[in-house]
Amino acid sequence: MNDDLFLGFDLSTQQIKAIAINSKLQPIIEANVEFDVDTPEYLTKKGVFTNAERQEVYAPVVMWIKAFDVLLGKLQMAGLDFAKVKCISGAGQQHGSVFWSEDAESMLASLDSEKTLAEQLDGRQFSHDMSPNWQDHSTGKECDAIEDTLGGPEKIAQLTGSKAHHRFTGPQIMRFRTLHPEKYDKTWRISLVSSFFASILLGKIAPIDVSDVCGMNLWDIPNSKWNDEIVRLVAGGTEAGKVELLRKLGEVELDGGKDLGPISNYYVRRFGFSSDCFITPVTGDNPATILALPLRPLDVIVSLGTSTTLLVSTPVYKTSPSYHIFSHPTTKGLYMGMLCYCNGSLAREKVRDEINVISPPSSDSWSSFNEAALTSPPLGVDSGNTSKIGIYFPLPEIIPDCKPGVWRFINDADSLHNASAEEWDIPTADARTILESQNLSMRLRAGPMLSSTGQPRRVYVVGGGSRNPAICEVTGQIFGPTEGVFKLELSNACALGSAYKALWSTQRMVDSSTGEYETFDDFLADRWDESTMIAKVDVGYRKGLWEKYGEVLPAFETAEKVAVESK
Ligand code: XUL
Repeated sequence: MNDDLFLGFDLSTQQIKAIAINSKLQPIIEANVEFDVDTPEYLTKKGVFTNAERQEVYAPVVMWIKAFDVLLGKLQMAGLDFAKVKCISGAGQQHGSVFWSEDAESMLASLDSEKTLAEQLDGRQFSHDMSPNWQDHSTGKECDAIEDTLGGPEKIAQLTGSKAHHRFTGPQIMRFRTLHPEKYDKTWRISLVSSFFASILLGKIAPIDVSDVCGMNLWDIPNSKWNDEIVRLVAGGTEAGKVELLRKLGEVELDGGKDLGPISNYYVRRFGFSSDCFITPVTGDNPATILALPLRPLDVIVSLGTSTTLLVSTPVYKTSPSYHIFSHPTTKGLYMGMLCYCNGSLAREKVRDEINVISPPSSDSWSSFNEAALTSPPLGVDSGNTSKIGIYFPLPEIIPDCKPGVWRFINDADSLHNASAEEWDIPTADARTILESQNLSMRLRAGPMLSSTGQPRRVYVVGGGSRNPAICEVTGQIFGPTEGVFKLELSNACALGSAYKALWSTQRMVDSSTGEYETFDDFLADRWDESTMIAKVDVGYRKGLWEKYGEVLPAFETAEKVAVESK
């Protein structure tokens, strides 16, 4: 048993990665294939094709198949003993869809182990050769139709966990059907990127995953079933169309640890996998990220990269058009909340560069910025009730839906006015204000997803920004996590989370008193060595300060509205 291995894949936008772990969670072998570099014949840029005029972004499905051939070859070269792999899971970029043709099922079932996958899954299996990508913005008309017909953004969010979004699969299928009616008619089944990948492993079409299905705007999360009305609209408004689309979509597997069946014989014969090795649902990349650590309810992950993503695990199904709720990938009754911002590090770097012009940094490029941020008082005030509120969107923002710009306000008692030159020391005062602004925006939206107080237990920071102590400190002050802020070093979170899920799916025990499986988080917490995986970077809750930031949230919300409405 100690030799057993568990394999996690991540089929993301620019590459496909694999990580094999043993039952002690130790990584044994890792490999990756970068599409632009390792499969250059498909001519993608950053893994996709873009038609700027039509705001379309899409990727060739056969490229992923070729890349998977290359990845299996790399794992073999690296010495992976495929026979020891007990279970495989994975993660896929969210929202993308794959349109299978009528020939798909028979061809998947009869793969010839003398040939590569790409030699056989060469395009005939698909009614459309491209998969719409999450960066696609071409479905404005379809999103409007869904929201206008079915009760507005709040209502769609309440039903499906998110308002209608361009990248979500429902609006994308709707556009595909109207743009390519003949291809839509020839589509036998529709998979997400995640269930497509599970299908390639199984040699048959896999059900859609319980969490990834929530990125489609088609799934009624509270009732765990397809939403008939949205499916009907997407399918053209007729009952017959609805029935046909439901058939194309197929089943959703509600158990994230389910044994979906053994790996296809193709891999047994060609690579020496064991015929006992089984496949467990492949989920979305964001849901897989929360499986890379034992994330407890009330814990928050903040990923501080080019963009900012916040993920929470929560028992509360509370929806809003400004964020996303997904069913948890492993645990019934839990949800994953997600915020996706466009303006993250770029906005901070812009302020940093402006500060560096007037106060050249003494050590690293952030030293002047950090000094300005940490020596300024919270909300820019030493005493009294006024506060400084800034909004910094060098790029158009998703949350809130706002054009680019910078806004600086003074909040005095209940009124907000634009700051005058005397009231705001530009750019020095911006250092603290931008960190506060980004964190207040997240607290405003993540709070309702957490608890009645909106206070998290822990905040885990990942990504480039997590190495900056000033960012971690302000995050701790504003979120006030009771146990503090922790830095997590993970470059392979999605593939690792998938490998952990494969291990849990194999070894989870049934509790004899409840008849329920041991939860993923309990299982992982028992095996995860916190001392080597995370470092505490801030104390978190400071009495009085967290409350003070809470009081400014309504004014912050008003400031955002002014920014959104300004021409
Ligand atoms: C989430 C989203 C992206 C993709 C990236 O809604 O669109 O994070 O999942 O692969």
